Amino acid sequence: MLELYHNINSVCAQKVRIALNEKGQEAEEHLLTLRGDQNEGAYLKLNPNGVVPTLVHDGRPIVESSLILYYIDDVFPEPPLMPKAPLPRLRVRMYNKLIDEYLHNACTILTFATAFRPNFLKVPREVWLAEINKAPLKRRTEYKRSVIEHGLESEFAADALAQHRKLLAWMADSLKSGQYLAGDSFSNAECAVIPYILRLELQARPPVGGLSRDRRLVGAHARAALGQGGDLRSHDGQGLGAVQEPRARSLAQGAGAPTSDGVNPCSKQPPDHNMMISATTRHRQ
Ligand SMILES: N[C@@H](CCC(=O)N[C@@H](CS)C(=O)NCC(=O)O)C(=O)O
Repeated sequence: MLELYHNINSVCAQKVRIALNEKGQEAEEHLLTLRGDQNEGAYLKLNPNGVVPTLVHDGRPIVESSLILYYIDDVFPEPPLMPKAPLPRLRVRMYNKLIDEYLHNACTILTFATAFRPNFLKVPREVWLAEINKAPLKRRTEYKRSVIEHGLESEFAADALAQHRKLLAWMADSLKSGQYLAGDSFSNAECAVIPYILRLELQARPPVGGLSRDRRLVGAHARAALGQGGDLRSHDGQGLGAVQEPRARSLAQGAGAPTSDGVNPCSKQPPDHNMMISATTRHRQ
């Protein structure tokens, strides 16, 4: 039996929902509001980081969305979400590593700086500070504090945008030679990437330039898994799409252009490991 602890708008949980949908699997849903319930004792026993998603399979909790994707593919092999050949497999893992190490935090930073900030600012500083301080992961709390206080002027915002540009550059490169990000079929690379593209689009209407091929993937798979509204559906019926941030829009539109630092291990060429390390080190937060 599968159970999924998640939140409709959570990008990490959306990855898992897309993968389960591809596999034709259904999980019993446990919805969290992420307004404090993620840090309550009972949930922390399942996920000590106080984040979603958590997949519970036959009573065993599995955490970390990228690892959940690999797990789902191991347990439910059909249709495969990992390519067979080593280089495309590497590419799937590189996308997931980029997301785990950089892009997800960058997404949190932009989301809090734009969509969530206005609501936090409606309550006194000590109230929202106490709330975000409950989270076990203190580095994330620091990002959140900074962007709630400073919005897109935060010291973390520029790097968050750079991480998104990097993802888009990788995608543009991968998609030069085919329809999919890794290999010749839909894979865990798409499962991982699509929610971040949906989120970027929500923050940057009209959609980010140069993404037409990526948007086909979004259309075919994400809508099926996440419903017609993509991640617009939310507990309060408003969703992130209700929030427009003009500056985020123009910044993110610029994110369509490939970057010059684009050492891209997701290209068809095998990556140069040393170059990759220096490129990622430049982005380290
Ligand atoms: N590395 C984790 C990150 C999970 C994560 O940050 N989840 C967000 C939603 S996308 C969350 O639960 N946030 C609640 C909070 O920050 O308090 C994963 O990939 O599963």
